[in-house]
Amino acid sequence: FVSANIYLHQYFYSKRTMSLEQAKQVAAYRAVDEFVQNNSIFGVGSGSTVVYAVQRLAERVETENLKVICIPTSFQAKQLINKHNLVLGELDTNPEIDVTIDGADEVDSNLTLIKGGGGCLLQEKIVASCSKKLIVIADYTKDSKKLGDRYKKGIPIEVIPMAYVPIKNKIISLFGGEIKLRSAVAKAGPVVTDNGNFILDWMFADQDLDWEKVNNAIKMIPGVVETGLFVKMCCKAYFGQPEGTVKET
Ligand code: ABF
Repeated sequence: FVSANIYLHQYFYSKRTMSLEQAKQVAAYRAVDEFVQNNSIFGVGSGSTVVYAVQRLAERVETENLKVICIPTSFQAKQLINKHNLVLGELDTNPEIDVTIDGADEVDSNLTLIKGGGGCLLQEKIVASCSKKLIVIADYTKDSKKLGDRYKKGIPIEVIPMAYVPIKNKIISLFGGEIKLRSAVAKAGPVVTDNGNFILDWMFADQDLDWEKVNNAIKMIPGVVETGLFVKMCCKAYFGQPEGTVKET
């Protein structure tokens, strides 16, 4: 009986994992097929869903002989671009990006995003801000009505290390909630970003805040480098569904 239970658990676990991966892949493929064109500058997001987007781009570059310059949003993105022998560019020489395709931790019904669960929010926001279009690709678990409905780890905020305590206190006094300094493992040291900063994860208590005002207020606190709130930046999101279809928002 016990081994039958373990077998069933493993069966359903692997089915769920497979459908999540399939959902990421269909969303990524759809976005690359619809938005990446020949002779364009492409912003490469970060995270596990973007891996499928770069895979699809590499296939298209190969089969259609596309000329695309890729601008990375993280060390991970740069490695992916190099791994697939794509053309790596930088903002110094390509400050205007045609389209960026990136993942997200949560997307609300207004296309406001929480990003930075993987710690790359600063470079992701810089690249997004230089892009004519920001397209989000995600699996169905990221599709929410309101921020906080599904993603329970809060809003990441990248900060200068010496200021993390005053920033934490200030955000709580302004908006409430709880804040944790991100660490890789409990009791280990803080996570350090690609830019040498710390990350605070803000578990907000109020889901009805005006996120644009919140973002602006937090950015005004000295020592805050960037927030993982992307307001009015994303123009379209593709959510892969468990059965392999794609929902567009
Ligand atoms: C990046 O990767 C982040 O902004 C976000 O935290 C994360 C999403 O990753 P995944 O695609 O693995 O869910 O896009």
